[in-house]
Amino acid sequence: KKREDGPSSCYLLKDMKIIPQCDIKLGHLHFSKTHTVLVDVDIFNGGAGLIPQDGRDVWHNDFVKMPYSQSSHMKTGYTKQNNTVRWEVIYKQLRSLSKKTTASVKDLEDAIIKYNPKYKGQWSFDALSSLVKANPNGDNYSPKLFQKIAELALRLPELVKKAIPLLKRGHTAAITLSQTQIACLLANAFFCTYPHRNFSGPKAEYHNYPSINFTRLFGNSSFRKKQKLRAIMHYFQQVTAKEQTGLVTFERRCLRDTELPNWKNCNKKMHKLHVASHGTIENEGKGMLQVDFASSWIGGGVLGSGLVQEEILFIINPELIVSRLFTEKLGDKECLIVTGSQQFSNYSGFGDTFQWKDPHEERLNRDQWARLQRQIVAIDALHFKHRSEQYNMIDVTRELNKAYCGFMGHRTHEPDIATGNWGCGAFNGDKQLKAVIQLMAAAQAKRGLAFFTFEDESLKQGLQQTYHLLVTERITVDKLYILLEDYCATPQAYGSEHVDLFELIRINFSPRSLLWD
Ligand code: AR6
Repeated sequence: KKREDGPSSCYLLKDMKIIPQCDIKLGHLHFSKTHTVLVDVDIFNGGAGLIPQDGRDVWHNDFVKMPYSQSSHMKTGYTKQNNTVRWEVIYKQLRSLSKKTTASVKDLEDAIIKYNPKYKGQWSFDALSSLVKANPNGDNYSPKLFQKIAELALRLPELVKKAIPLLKRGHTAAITLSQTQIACLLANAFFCTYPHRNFSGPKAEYHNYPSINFTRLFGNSSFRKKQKLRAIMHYFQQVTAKEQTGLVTFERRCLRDTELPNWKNCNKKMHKLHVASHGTIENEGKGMLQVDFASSWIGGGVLGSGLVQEEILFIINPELIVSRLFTEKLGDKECLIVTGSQQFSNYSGFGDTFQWKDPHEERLNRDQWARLQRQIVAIDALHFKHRSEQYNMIDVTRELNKAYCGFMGHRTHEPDIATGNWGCGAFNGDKQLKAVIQLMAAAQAKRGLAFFTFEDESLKQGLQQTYHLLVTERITVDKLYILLEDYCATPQAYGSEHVDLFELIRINFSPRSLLWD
């Protein structure tokens, strides 16, 4: 394989393996005990399209409680006899909204509050109002859009008939559903129809799940919210204008202790590495397994004010948001892999400077299961309040296991991985330490890394030199692990006396003759 010229042993971007080169043979689409498919697989395999799989509503702790369930009631009077099936209220409200010639944000608010009466006066819609005011007929909001989203939401009983299992902690399981089903589920999130999902706090039934109803996105107007709403409205504009034609799979992967590497005993050498200071995971890393710098609550602050890597990813690929409906908070040995989601928007900026730019033209091909060739893996790093907290082997091993869980492949032909400063922004990680951890996990998983340093030139150079040394000196993962043990045991690793890990690697692994140059 061709490597870059000069002192680095790094690879060029074009030498990284992407999904289309992997020639993955999926065979027929099939369901199993651990893989729920929400479309009819026989019809799909027969080439006759995406028809919802038959099924029945299940009001149970192991499944998503659906807004149309006959078991979902709301109080409309003082006695039990006066309880109404909640969907009847939702249906009436959304139907009448969908029939209006013009529907304002106030109409939307009134409808939503009718079936969420507890929140009258508490939920604010000012961010949505300000978007609509600023952009009455613009790119992101067309006059009939609310009506169209309401119509889409009302199709839920017809589009999603089979119960959706919750992807629970400790269980490896997957769900495949059509992009139209996702759009309909998200239209319901937009209209805040999901029962039992508005409470938070330790006693709430879904306290271990991220929020899904869009309430928080609509209030507390700010520049950030407005840009996020532009992307969301653009998504709904697209999916209500034209039916989407593919499937998306959400897989929760949970490793057993026996599947975790014994890091002290790993004799794997470094795998491929490409490092770049320019470019992003989603653009330059197209076709690779793209790392989502996640929160254990998948999607993080996407429905609130958060707007860093994960939230941006979810905002430009809104189908990812539906994972919040069924993915329990990730545990230490777990990740979520999403295959086939579509990018709808382009953006510029980051955090406070983030702006919706324009519609994204999707050019990716689809696999045998009609999924776009985009694969995203959500792995949540540890959040360190103080940077000094991270230099201990319990946390280092936790991060190694987490990265390995996300990076390991099922087959021999898997794409390489696009990543970068995982855990090193909002979560305060040490960039050098996290880069070494990811290199070790990728080596163990036998997959290449494309590492985007996000304009950090010195990290790029340091990582290239470190990698070069590790490759030329044939340093194995166990050797690095032992070095990290020493590193964490050194008092200088804490606080202001912080030792540069790349420098320590240089001192420890360079041939003696080179050290004194
Ligand atoms: N491509 C490559 N690198 C990037 C990109 C990109 N598109 N975007 C950012 N970076 P951060 P964390 C770099 O803070 O520390 C969210 O709220 C950039 O250098 O998003 O793991 C989640 O929901 C940035 O500083 O990740 C979690 O709650 C660095 O990656 C939490 O943040 C880290 O990005 C995760 O925080």
